[in-house]
Amino acid sequence: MKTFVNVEDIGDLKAAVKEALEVKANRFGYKSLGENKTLLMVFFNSSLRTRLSTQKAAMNLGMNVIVLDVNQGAWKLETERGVIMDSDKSEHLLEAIPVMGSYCDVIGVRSFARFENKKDDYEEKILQQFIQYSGKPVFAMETATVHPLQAFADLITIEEFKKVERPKVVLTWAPHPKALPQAVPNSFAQWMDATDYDFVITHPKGYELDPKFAGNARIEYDQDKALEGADFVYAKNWSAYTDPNYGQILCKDMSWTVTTEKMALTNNAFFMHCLPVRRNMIVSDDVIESAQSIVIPEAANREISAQVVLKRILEQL
Ligand code: AN0
Ligand code: CP
Repeated sequence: MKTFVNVEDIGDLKAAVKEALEVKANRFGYKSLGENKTLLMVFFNSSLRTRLSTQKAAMNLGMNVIVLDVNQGAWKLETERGVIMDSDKSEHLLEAIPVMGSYCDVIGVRSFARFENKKDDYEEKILQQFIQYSGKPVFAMETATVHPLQAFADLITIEEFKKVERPKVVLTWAPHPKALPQAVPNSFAQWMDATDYDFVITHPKGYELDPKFAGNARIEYDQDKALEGADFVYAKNWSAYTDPNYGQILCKDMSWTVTTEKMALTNNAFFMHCLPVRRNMIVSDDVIESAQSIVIPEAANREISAQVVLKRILEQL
């Protein structure tokens, strides 16, 4: 594997989940694979899980790890070509990327949507430059439009917890005080669409995702109806994708918060969220603390999804 961005990059999903469960049962069984290989993780945005789980996965594989928080201690980076660099930005991404590539064997990039220009975000301008100019395999650690390490961990978690072959999985929008990217719901939808699950997305009108990611998902605007019979409830906030409201908050309706009453509509569903989560905005204290909440094993599986991705990259170096 040379890049890990979209679901197609991982190939057959059943094989990927099988490999994930093997890795999970034998985390240190591939320790020589990463010997004398260096992972560089570049963060343009904050992280808890991605940073820790990906570093742990790399260490399980025997890799060395360097982490760069671009906004803490590095030179401020210009990302536009052709700009007269007379502002506070001391270095251009076009030099920084190949320099970073020269110090490592694999690069992970976290660079969220900026909401300045929809085209730049959806063309993945920053990620594509890393792919083009670093000379190294690159994987997304949540970029402008995708978060595949999360979606892969979510898939592994559903496979571990499901009680029926073809569960009903409901992605529900929930309210949040700040505008958030579509990356998590985009990837979740893309990966769910690649399974044979019964997959439903529910959100207020105006929150339609890019059809490229929503795929064949059923859209149900009535959250209560969508939740009926659900085996998994996956909550997430996102801002509007469609024009002219790209990146905006259109709704803060607290009746969309996932509460005990909402969960009572489901088939005793498991509750999932990628975290970090705002309690009593997205989900009530009671639901996230309930026996049906699997947010912690879900987060723990981030180590496993990252390890499979790194393992596959290392196997082809
Ligand atoms: C980010 C988001 O919604 O994309 C990261 C989630 C993994 N969340 C926040 O910024 C709160
Ligand atoms: N879920 C997730 O990616 O969390 P972090 O933003 O803390 O990495």
